[in-house]
Amino acid sequence: MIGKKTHMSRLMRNGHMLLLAMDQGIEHGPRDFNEKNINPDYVCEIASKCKFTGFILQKGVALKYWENYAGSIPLILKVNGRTEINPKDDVYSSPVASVKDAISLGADAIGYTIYVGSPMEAKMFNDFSAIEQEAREYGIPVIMWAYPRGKFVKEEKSKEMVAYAARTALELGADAVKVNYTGDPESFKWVVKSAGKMPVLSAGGSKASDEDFLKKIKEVMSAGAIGFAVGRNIWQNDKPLEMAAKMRKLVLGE
Ligand code: FBP
Repeated sequence: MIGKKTHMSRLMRNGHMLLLAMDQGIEHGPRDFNEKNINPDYVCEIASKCKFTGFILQKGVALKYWENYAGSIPLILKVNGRTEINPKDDVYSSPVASVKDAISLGADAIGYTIYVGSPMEAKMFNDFSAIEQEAREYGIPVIMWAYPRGKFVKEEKSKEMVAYAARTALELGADAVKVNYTGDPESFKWVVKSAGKMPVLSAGGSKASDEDFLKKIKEVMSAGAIGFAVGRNIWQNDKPLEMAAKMRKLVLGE
């Protein structure tokens, strides 16, 4: 069966989307954290107060921590993942949770990484399409993290590669795509165009100065993106809720 409309509107306000991500614990490991934000409660507390339109977690953290914050912000369950310890040339992200896990945790959407161009691409496409088909049967949107990566990819953030990744997400049936910023609004416009009707989110990237990060937000939005899925630039910031408010203004216009 195909064709059930998914419900992206739950993750949007004023036509835009602003998601807080905390799946870096598996993707990068504790190197991303300090004494404060290593505690998942610290980031969950920020999520519950930042007035973003969604919060991204892996299953384990959601199971152990989310109960106390449920209802404060829509949850997006990331259902695949990897560590960065394995070699990057044949990079693969394994399914680690199911659509049913997402439903039983009360999630409003699913997040899934594809490494476009990896030697493991065929397997990842296969894994993804099984999840995407099941999610569609339940009307749950799937947001794809589409990252060009692996031994055949020379420049992960080039205009051509990021646009190819965004287009791949459209072709595979993602409801929205999250990509890395290409570094300038002109090239990012091409990424947004390549994605057609499918909304494009930018990743936040590694922690930048407030000034540089605000500039990046303005550029991304001027290129026609629907918003951001951001992690480190919020919960590594000394004043996370102040930065969240600045982001809300620029992305959601509120
Ligand atoms: P950041 O805003 O912290 O960059 O988070 C975005 C994100 O996509 C996370 O969801 C994910 O854990 C991480 O970046 C993946 O980063 P990498 O590109 O290093 O694999």
